[in-house]
Amino acid sequence: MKTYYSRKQLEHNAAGEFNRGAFVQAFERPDRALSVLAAVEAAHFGAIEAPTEFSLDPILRIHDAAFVKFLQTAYAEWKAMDRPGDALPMMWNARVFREDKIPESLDGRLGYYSFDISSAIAAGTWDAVKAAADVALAGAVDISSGREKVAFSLCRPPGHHAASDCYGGYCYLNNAAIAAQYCRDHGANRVAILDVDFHHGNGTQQIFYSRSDVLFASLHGDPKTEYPYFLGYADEKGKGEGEGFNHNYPLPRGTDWDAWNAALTAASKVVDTYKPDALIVSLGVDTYKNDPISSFKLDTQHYALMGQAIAKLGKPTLFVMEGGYAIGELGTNAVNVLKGFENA
Ligand code: Q9C
Ligand code: ZN
Repeated sequence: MKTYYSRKQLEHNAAGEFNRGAFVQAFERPDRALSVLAAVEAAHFGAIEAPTEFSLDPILRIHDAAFVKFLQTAYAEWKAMDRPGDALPMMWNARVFREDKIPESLDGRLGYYSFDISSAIAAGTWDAVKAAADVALAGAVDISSGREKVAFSLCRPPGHHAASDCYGGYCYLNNAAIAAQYCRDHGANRVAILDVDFHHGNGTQQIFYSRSDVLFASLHGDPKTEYPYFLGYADEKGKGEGEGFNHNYPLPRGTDWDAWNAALTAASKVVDTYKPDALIVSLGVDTYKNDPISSFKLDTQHYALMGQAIAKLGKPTLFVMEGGYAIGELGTNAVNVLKGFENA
C-alpha cells in the first residue's frame, strides 16, 4: 500500500490548548504524524511519497474562498497587532446574533470562521494544512485513476471537523472531503465516506448534507455527551437531494469492540447498497481504550478486524488519517487497520 506524507505537516505546532479550564500541551501535536510514519516504515508497506503541490482549485471546490484567504493570513494579521502566542478566537456567533455579517476585525473573523478554542492558528498552520490537503489529493489521484486499489494519506492536521467555511476540532481544511470531491471530478459518480473517528465528522456531514453523490456514514460518541455536542444525532438523514445519504451511528461512552463492530456492520450495509465507485475512510483511532480525550474501549488487535471489514466492501479505498491522541500506540493502531485491509 502506498503512503503519502509531507514533512511540511509538522509545521503546525500550537503552543497549547485549553482543556478543562487549564492551558495544556496540545493533544494534536507534530509527534502524532511521526508516530504513524514510524509504524508505516516498520511495517514495510511500500513506498512513502511526498505529494506534488496542487493548486488551490481542488480545495476551493469544498471551501469558501474568503475562508481559505482568512486561514492564509490570520496568523500574520495577529502578529501585526502585536498579539502574543497563537491566534485564538474569544467570541462566537451563538444563535443570538445575525449571521449575514462577516466582521472586518480579525477578532471578529476568528469568531466568525471557527467553532471552538482548541484550534490555534500558529506560524506554520497554513503551510501544514495546505500540505495535508495535498497529501489527501495525492491519494485521491491514485484511487480515482485506477492506478492503485488502496492508498493511505497520512494527513495531519486532521480534517473531518472542518466545514465549508468553519474550522475547529483541530481541523482547518477537510482533507477527506477534498479527496472525495476530487474523485467526483475525476470519474467517480458516487463516493462514500466512512468516518470511524471517535468524534462525529460534523464538517464532512455539513459539506455533503444536501448532496446524493457523496454518502456520509459516521460511527462516533453520542453528541449528548461527546464533542462536538451540536451535531451527530441519528435523526440527521440529509436534506433535499441529500435526504437518505447521511447516516449517523451515535454510540454511548464505554462502547467496546462488539458493539462498535455491530454499528460498523450496519454502516457497511448502507455503503454497500449505495454502490460507490470509491470509498474514503476518515481514519481516526481515538476509539482506542487509552485515548486521553475519548471514551470508547477498542484495543490494538481490533484495528486489524476493522481493516478486514472495510476491505470486504471491495472498493477502491483511500484511508485519510484523522484523530488519535494516545501517541505511543497511535501508529500501531492506525497501521493495524491498514494491515487488516491488506491481509483480508
Ligand atoms: N481540549 C479530532 O479527533 N476537544 N478532533 C478538545 C480538549 C476537541 C478532536 C477538548 C476534540 C477534537 C480530529
Ligand atoms: Zn476524533
